[in-house]
Amino acid sequence: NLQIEDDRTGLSVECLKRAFLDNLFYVQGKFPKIATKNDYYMALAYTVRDRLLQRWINTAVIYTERASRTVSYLSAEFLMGPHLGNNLVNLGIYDQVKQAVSELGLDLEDLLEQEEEPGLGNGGLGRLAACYLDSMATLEIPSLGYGIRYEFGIFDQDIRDGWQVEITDKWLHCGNPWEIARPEWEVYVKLGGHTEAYTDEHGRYRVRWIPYQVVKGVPHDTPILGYKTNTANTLRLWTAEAPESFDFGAFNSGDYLGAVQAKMVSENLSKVLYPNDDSSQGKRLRLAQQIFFVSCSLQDMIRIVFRQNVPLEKFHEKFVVQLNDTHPAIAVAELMRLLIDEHDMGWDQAWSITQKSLAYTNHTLLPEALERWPISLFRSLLPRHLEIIYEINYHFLEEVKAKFPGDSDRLRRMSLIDESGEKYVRMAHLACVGSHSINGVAALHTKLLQQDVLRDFYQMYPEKFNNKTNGVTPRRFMVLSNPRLTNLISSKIGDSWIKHLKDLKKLEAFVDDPEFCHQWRSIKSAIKHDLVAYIQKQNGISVNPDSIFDIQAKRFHEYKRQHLNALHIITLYNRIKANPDIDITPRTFIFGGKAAPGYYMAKLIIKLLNSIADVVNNDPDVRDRLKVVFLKDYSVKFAQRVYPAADLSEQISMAGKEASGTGNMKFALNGALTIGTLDGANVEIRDEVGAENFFIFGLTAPEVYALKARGYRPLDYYHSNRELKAVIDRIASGHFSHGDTQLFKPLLDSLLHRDEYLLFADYQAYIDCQDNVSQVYRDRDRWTRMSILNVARMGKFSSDRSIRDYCQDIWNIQSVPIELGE
Ligand code: 26Y
Repeated sequence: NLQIEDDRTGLSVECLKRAFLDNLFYVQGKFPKIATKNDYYMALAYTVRDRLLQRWINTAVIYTERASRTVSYLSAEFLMGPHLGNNLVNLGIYDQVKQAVSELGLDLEDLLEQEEEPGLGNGGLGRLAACYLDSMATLEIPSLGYGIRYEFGIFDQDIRDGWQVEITDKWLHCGNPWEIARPEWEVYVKLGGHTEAYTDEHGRYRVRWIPYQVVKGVPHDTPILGYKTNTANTLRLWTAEAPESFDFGAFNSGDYLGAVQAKMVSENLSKVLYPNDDSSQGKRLRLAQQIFFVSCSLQDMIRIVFRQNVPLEKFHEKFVVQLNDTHPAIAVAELMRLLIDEHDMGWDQAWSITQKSLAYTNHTLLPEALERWPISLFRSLLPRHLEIIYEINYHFLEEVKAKFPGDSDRLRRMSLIDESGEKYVRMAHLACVGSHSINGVAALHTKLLQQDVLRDFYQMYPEKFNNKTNGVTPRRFMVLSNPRLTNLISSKIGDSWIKHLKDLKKLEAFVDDPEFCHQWRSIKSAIKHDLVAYIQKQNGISVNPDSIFDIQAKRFHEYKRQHLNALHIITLYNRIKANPDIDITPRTFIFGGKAAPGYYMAKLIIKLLNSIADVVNNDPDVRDRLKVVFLKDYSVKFAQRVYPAADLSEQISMAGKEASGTGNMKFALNGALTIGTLDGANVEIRDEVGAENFFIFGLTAPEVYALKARGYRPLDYYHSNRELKAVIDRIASGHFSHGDTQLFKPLLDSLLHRDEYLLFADYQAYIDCQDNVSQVYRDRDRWTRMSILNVARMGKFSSDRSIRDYCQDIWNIQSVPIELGE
């Protein structure tokens, strides 16, 4: 039996090989001759999982014994990306495993490619949650991520005739080796129906909720291993099922099909991730998803509180619950309901516990993304929660009146209920009132929340507001995705930077070392060659590896202004057409990103980029000096390939709209220079790396407001700027649409007559800045120096730093180191 034990925990190459073959045989039921690539991937995944389990169980034992204070990170999205590579890095066995599989005639890179990533998020917010789980485990902070185990994650994107086409993402179709279902911890969630008042045996006024429907939540746990620690925390995702007793009843009454129907309706709750991250339309199913995962998670926390013999009155000492945007904000009412209705607590004590437990992170400045639910919908799905929200609102508005007497306008603005037309519940207001902390995700964003979006709440509760600038994990976004640069850096300054990113500062000592600069440049070049091969294979486009790799990879949104980038491409194209011998620094424009399926303008911008690509890439006058590449189906897996290959990172949102951005950090960490506006975290990145190492352009947030207040007239720019006019006219002429002058008309009309995101106002500044980029790139030594200094000064943007700040300022929590038993 010693042998078996060793095969499941040992880290030597020999042991890993034995374990791998063992899992291939006993778990996949295959032998090498007939094994598929996927069988090999699964065998390796189980081999790695075995090594995680020891740490996972140890961690659970210690947290349970000590009843450790724990962070609950509630998020409707976790964009984890592939697990295998990350676990190899964090276990510190990447090289051993690479050797072990190669001795069996396999290539590790090939097996890593096999993994179907769990795309359980749209973009920034979901990926931030994943980076935070990595950092919490690395910093040995007891934590649980709670979310939904969507059967279909974010759709796969195909491009047909230049248009985005959505395909369902079947990430579970080969099974998921990283999760363990825990049916023994199932919980029940009520929906719909009505409430009844009654008097309990102590003569107290109580409310009973008679639901229309009950849904069962089953937790599926995934271990989250820290980097070179023994801590393995848990990501707990809920699937919705029909409770057996429920269909049983219907079955007995003879309504078998009705029972199956109810089962299907229940299972719908965790069926699909909503693919929009821009506008919140009051969809019943989405609200049902929110209450579903929030209620499951809070009930699970209460179960843990009881199991660890913590009195419920000390819920807030055991757990701090971070709300990732307003998607879980119903937690305010649900925790109140659980404490009062289900656990007999009085209002005041329940309210005090709720406020002390909850903390709210805001991620948006777009008014249309703020969640509001029509009262009628809310009442029909959550009748009891609506009553509780009315009562919270009553107490809250009394408080406002006391602080700002006679200010009825303020009461109307701040109410949890929007009564300006059709009535709505305002989820951000609910989150602000029910939490002890409200944070933005970059300094500028937090400032704008205080001055604008949440201004009334800032005046009411200034002490609740704080900033937590986002960060990214250097484990996935450097060590795993960029091993060449990682090795070069570690060969010079050691590898302490992987856990203490500020140590990258030591690289500054080498900026004048020609040998080091040469190595730096050849690594970037080698990575670019790899991407060239990938693009050749994927898109059939041949790309010049010496050109500037100018990359914009992110969700498609008008505020992110991918179309401003397009205007620049056409400007260069026009210059070439006007003067074919013009001396232009060669560029490859690379785009990646998905558009929400219902966001027409974003999809039209994707079509425009693909149309420009068709013309520019095939125009003999261009002579390969410009290439445009749209890489389809952008994902975490794909992002890891893209960041390391970039020379130039496009972060060109209209100032005041991008809350933070995190792609900006991933690019810069991998040695790309940024062209960007003073928006989100760009401001702080520039402060860190130095203005001389950053290409800044465009209006600032205050200038944007001022211009809009003055009355912005895009047509004036069109008429007075010759190059801009030529660009717009080129599109309008049908040059990129086979003579079709109507195709892009909606986009052009929107620019010429509204231009909500001020592309025309920023156009000239952007072009001038890009011209400067082209100049600087020609001085290769200068560019390399700037690239090194960017990396050396990115220390602040580790998600470890963000998490340390959350721990200190909001969570009041310390690390709990885990010893590995025998
Ligand atoms: C309500 C629903 C439509 C909705 C669903 C998803 C609304 C918003 C979202 C996602 C928002 C999001 O990803 N926001 C991004 O969060 C990042 C992490 O903080 C920021 O870096 C980024 O600027 C912000 O756009």
